[in-house]
Amino acid sequence: MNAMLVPRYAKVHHRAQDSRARSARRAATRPFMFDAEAETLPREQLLRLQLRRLRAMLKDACNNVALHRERMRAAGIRPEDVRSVDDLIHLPHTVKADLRDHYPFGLFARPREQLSRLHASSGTTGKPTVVGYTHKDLATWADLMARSMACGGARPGDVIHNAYGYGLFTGGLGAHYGAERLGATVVPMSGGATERQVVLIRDFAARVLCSTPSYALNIAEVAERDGVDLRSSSLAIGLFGAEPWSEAMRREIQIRLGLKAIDIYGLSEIMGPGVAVECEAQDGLHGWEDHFLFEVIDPESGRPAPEGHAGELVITTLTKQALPMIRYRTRDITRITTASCGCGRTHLRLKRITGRNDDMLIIRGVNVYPSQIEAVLIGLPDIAPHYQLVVERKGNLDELGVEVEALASAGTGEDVHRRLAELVRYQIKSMIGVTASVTVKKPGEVPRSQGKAVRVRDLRPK
Ligand code: DLL
Repeated sequence: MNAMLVPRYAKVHHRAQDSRARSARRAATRPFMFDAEAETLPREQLLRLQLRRLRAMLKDACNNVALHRERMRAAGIRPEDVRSVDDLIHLPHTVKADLRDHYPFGLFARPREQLSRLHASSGTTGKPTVVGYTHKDLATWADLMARSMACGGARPGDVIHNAYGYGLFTGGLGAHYGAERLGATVVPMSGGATERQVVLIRDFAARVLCSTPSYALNIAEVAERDGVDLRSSSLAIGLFGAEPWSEAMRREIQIRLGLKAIDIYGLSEIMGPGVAVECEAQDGLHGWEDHFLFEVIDPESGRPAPEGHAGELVITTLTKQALPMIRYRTRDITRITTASCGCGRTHLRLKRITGRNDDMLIIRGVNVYPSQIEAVLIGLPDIAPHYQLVVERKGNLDELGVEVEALASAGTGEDVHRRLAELVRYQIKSMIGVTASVTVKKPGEVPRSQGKAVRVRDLRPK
């Protein structure tokens, strides 16, 4: 053997051994992952996979959905022109109105006979938004929900108490099949019958609670009232989402339920829950980039926002068969970071979704999201974490009313309520800069949520 080669070979051999040892060490210290290979895929490989899937999806969408075909043609771009994931910015957007305009099945890329399930939004005004899934879509969704649940700290063998609403809303069934896929025991509670939920969480020794954050607080309140101490129960993890919630709300829930509250995000138009989720570090939600492309754009100009800047989240599906979505404008406001995460997952992170474009109130020129008001209220003594905002038009200006509730321990006298109203008004003015008229209600008078909380009553003329 050439003597010169010996040391070099030895070095290469050593390096290979080192790197094998390093990845073994990493794997040993890594948290449990449902699909470790996909979740830790090096970013260059992830990009290659995305490009392959994007081109296939575009081809399929153009072949099977007239709207996508026409929009792509109008934009002067063909699926085969897409040479890199960066070409995404040349593709047309899809918006919620497109789903309504093609109600019920007009955006489906598969004939109705090939769909295994439909879900729909309740649609407070006009037609509901209908979404559909093939058998394979449902399997992918269950996989991604299982992955999300494990990412948040759920484990095979856990009892998962599922208080997301079952039915047309994607929360209940999405979490249900994810939990089964993970290998957990799911308790299919749905929302409501809160006293019973409390008893079953305790008796079945649930380790994981799935619900909206506002309903989790409702469960905590009923448990406290009924003398059931859920803080020392088996509950360890909460997978909370489907509505915006603040960091202050997270702290409140964690203390009152004695669990780690994990933020989980999703939307029916893209899949349902499980599009993105926090890992146990609770520092941003990993968006599953092997199945979706995430962008943040300036909602006014439509231009991409630089990494780390807040803007509207835009999502493209890569593997959906029944309802492929090209650059869907979610209206949700967030920021993206691709900085590496201590958990070892390579998928980008979304910062907490602070609210939706369309939830933003403009009160005398100041932009306000309900979650900002929530963050102020939850820090205040003698005020319960339940609230509603009432927006009215007086003359040409919008006025903000805030209805809050006093804690029973605060007392009920008129002077107590007057003092609390003044405190809330002052705090909102100094923290957010808007003047609100505050009404303090008696304990239990602000409606409790069983699913997505109604945070705003908009009384402005339509
Ligand atoms: O809410 C899916 C879901 C179910 C997500 C259960 C998480 C848990 P939709 O009913 O279509 O789907 O509503 C989607 O809810 O565009 C956001 O505005 C909001 N949303 C969902 N998750 C979060 C979250 C389900 N973690 C809409 N933080 C989205 C803030 C959220 N907003």
